[in-house]
Amino acid sequence: MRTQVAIIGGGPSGLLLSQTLNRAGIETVVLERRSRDYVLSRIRAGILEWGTVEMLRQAGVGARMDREGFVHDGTRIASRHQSFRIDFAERAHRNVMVYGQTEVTQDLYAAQDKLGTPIIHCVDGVELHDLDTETPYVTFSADGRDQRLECDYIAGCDGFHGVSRRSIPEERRTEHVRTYPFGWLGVLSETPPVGSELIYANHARGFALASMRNTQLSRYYIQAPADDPLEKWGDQTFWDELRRRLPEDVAEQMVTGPSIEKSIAPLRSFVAEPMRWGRLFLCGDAAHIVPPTGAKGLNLAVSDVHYLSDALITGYQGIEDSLDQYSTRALARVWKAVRFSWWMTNLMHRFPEHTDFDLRMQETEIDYLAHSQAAQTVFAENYVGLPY
Ligand code: FAS
Ligand code: PHB
Repeated sequence: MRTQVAIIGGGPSGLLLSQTLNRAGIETVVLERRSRDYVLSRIRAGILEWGTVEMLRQAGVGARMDREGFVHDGTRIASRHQSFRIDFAERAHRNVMVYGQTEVTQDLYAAQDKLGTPIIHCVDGVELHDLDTETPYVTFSADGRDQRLECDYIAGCDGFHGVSRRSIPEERRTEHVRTYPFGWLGVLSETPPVGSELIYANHARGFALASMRNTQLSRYYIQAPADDPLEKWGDQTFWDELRRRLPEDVAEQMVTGPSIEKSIAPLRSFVAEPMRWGRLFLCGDAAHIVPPTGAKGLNLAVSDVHYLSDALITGYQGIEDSLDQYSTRALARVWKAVRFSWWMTNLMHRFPEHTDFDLRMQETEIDYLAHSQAAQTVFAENYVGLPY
């Protein structure tokens, strides 16, 4: 089997890269470890930066998002002393779209099926070979057969636990890590959202976030020990704790109901450099992870796709140095999103090592954000997404 670009991973970055390249006349094959149902069962991101919205529209997969998504012009920040709104439209002249990652992935699969792109699910034993030559190839097993895929380039879109990053020689890789001493307990419930926009709450008991997917589907998170057993968090225990952490006026009107999904995700900041090794290019979570506080994970995967698809398309047109520029260009934006996500996580969460001074610094930073147009402009331009 042969293709131009072999894509490892059928999540948002792999599928969007494949869709973008196919529309530019470049052939791809996507190799995905899991079944399609399994990939589509994942509940993850919910906020699309304006750059992501544009990329999806340009890739021809924006129609349902534009019909069913919700444009948000701002968000609410709450703390012990105050609650205030940051207006994205006024401060950054942009907005964000509320449209779940699951929906984005579904739209991408549908579009790829329409193009007839080969997407091979339930592959096993993926290995990448001869990356530092002009004839790289991938071996894997699928349908009970060992297979080989010859290609010009390999895109490692296989997430944090994938094989691609590990295929770069250890001595050529630098990994930067910050592990946070807590996780996020997330709940999805078929209940009307508690507000028309998101609410990020800094509370003495821990962080809380009220989000949504549509007018009848709410998404909530609370800071919790990353190793907590889910059994500890029955629905009523979760709702009671969430109520304690949200502002009173919000908690009073919150509609609760049975959780239809509940999970605890660890929080970490992680960046692997470089994002290229020979003919292998890392993209999305394969190269970096951010705490979800700043709603950046999925959106960073999309900006990587923007840079990588641009580099591959111009590379095939004979402009070689665009491929050489990929890692530097992508990492410049990745680090800015890592910074914002780290800053917002420190601003909104309780850390076990916090002293009284640290808590006063948090309160002061939130008070400054509440009253400074300049501070709100900085927040807004990062939250809606910095330019590509
Ligand atoms: P993905 O991990 O989505 O996709 C990688 C794909 O590669 C997977 O389908 C996997 O099965 C496949 N794969 C792995 N190894 C393979 C192999 N060896 N061979 C073939 N295929 C292989 N981001 C936000 O912005 N907001 C959030 O609220 C948020 N919540 C999250 C909650 C959780 C529990 C997790 C894990 C992540 C969350 N994220 C969030 C981040 C998330 O949305 C990612 O940024 C996004 O999925 C990145 O997309 P990909 O790079 O495609 O990686
Ligand atoms: C979500 O709706 O899943 C969501 C929204 C904002 C975040 C993180 C997650 O910062």
